[in-house]
Amino acid sequence: MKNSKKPSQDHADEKQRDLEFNKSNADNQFMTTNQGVKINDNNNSLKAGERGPSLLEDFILREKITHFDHERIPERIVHARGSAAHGYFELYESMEKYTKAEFLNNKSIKTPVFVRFSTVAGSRGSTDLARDVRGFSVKFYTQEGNYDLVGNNMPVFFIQDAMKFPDLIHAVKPEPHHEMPQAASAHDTFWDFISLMPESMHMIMWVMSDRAIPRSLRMMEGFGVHTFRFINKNNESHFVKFHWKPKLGTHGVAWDEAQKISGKNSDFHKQDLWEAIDGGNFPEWELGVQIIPEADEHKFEFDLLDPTKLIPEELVPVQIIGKMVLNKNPDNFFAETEQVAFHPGHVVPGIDFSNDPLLQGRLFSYTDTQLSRLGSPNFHEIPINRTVAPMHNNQRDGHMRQEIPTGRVSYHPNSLGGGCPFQAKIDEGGFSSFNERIDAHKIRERSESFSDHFSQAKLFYNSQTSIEQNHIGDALSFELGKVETIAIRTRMLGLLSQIDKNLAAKVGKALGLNVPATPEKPINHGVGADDEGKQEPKEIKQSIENSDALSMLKNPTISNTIATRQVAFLCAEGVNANSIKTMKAALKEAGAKAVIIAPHLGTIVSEEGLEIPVDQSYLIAASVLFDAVFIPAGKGILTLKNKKEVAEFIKDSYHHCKFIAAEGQGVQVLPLKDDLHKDAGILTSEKTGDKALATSFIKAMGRHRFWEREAIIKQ
Ligand code: HDE
Repeated sequence: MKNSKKPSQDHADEKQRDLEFNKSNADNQFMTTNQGVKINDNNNSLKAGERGPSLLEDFILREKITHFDHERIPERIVHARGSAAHGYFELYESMEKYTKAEFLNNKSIKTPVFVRFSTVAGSRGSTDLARDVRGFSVKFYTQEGNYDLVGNNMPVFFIQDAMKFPDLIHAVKPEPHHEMPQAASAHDTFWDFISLMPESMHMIMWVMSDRAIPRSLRMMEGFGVHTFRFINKNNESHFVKFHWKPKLGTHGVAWDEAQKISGKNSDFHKQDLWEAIDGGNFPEWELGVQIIPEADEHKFEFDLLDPTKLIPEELVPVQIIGKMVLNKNPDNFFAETEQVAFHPGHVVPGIDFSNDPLLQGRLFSYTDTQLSRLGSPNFHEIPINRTVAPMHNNQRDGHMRQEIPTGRVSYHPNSLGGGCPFQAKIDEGGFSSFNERIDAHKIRERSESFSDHFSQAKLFYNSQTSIEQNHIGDALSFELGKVETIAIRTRMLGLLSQIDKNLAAKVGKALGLNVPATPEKPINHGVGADDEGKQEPKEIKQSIENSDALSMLKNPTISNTIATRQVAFLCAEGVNANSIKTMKAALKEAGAKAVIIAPHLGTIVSEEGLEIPVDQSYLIAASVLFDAVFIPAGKGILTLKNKKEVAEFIKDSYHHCKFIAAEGQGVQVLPLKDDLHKDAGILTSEKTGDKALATSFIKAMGRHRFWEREAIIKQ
């Protein structure tokens, strides 16, 4: 049978139309019970007399309280905190040569997507700015069924085998005896585990880099991590790695800033994503693929199946094949963001798995976890999860089944139902697994080709600018500084010394410890109890020593746009309106937003006598919530010189290496002599309404941060 819903249009709205069936709206409606009975009094329970005891008979109270008691479902064991959005995916060029997946063949199709970003370790209510990996899950509602690309914002992972996942997560989660710390890896159990797992070293370099503290969910790369397979119509296989490249560039914040943001606005990322979409600034990513012919499987110095390795883009270029646009916020957090169920095993014909042992374990975990989280094998019927492709099978019943299958047949083969539903032949779109030849012993062992744990950690570290290397060193000094057990710190120094001697020495200095001359050998690493010493970690020289793509600051695809950036305008009564107007207009033109901050909300009056609406007061605003600062001209601006909040604001911006511009009297507000040193990140002009200042400010902001300032601050 041919799929009766063969695409004839772009389909971009198909999932939204599908969701319409389940939406409700109470406008102009009576309040009712769940049974549809109109409620007359929603304020008082039924009592024996107005002061009397409540009556069990009160079905309205009972129903309301019972439902409330059961509102919570278990949060995800990992990736509990998430933010999501709807959108679509559009293909630039057909991938027909490599995959038969229709949504990657047909350029006229726009595939609806639902994307959920998450932190990993923290609970649902934890802060957005934790130092952590970010989940990057994309559900493509394709015409051939749902395809989920459940990735992260880092291209490698901590461990090589699914067997270690519960250990990793137990180690990073709050410690079991006192449930501390929340959403943080800076504690003994995490580093105890890591210090005994040299395979995690490459990922540790990523997690200690600024990738782990993104400026925005809209400014992160995404990666499928594992090697997957593309299968074409001739049943030929190519290995594939997936990449998402953000149009706004990849940017991080400073660690001190991240910690302060967590206090000022722990929903910083969630709000940023929501407001961008709400304001029509739809975030976009391009989808890239690295394609490796089957014949090249063993051509690299690392194993393609090892999820602690990446394929440098210099070895296999990333081909950009399409783009994803997020253009609609969810209507309801619980119904959509919380109930969405991703699964790397949700694939469509044309996409298949590799034998990566981490991926293989994931293929089991994701359905299993939904059973306890969503409570029923019918979670595929929840509106956000249901496919837009026709769905028929003989699976039946279970908790909360919504479908009402008609007829008497629920088995296959059958004659009573005319043999329906039919199996689909391969050329009718039936999924058939790639028929890889396997001839092997049943064995519980790690492949020898997985035992190089340091060379790509080195590659990553060596590919960073010195600014980024310093951030990694500082992050390690912070994290290990929070570890109380000296032996764990020392073990980590031993591992770091195998990546970079200077890095280890720097961290050792911060910890007041010597780097051990001979690193401690991890016990039971990657082998069973009987195989101790069988597999020593080793290092294989990589064919490239530097990859600019791994550095956020050197990345050749770096974007210099300042679109959607927020610029704080530090204002006061008597500010110069023309100064504000000129800078605001230039920023608007570049896509950035001016936020007027003043001593009080409401309006302020400019020195020209104009009323200027205030967006935030100094009580509410904080430097860490903005990308850059402008201090306009005007006599009244001088009153800011004595304001503690303003001085704090400017100092924080300075220390977090933000670009600061000031003109006219605004220049005098900068405490330039005492605490701040004039550098190329501070732009000033004596003029008022200086267009040239605006132009250079915008150009400078395109670099995101003036990180060079750190060298001066540290002196
Ligand atoms: Fe996950 N992971 N994971 N993971 N993962 C889950 O599934 C698991 C791994 C990732 O937004 C859980 O529905 C195992 C790698 C994301 O809803 C659970 C292993 C990568 C999300 C689970 C891994 C990921 C999850 C918890 C090792 C990057 C959030 C809730 C074998 C490629 C999905 C859920 C969302 C969620 C298991 C390793 C990404 C428990 C067993 C590697 C983005 O099933």
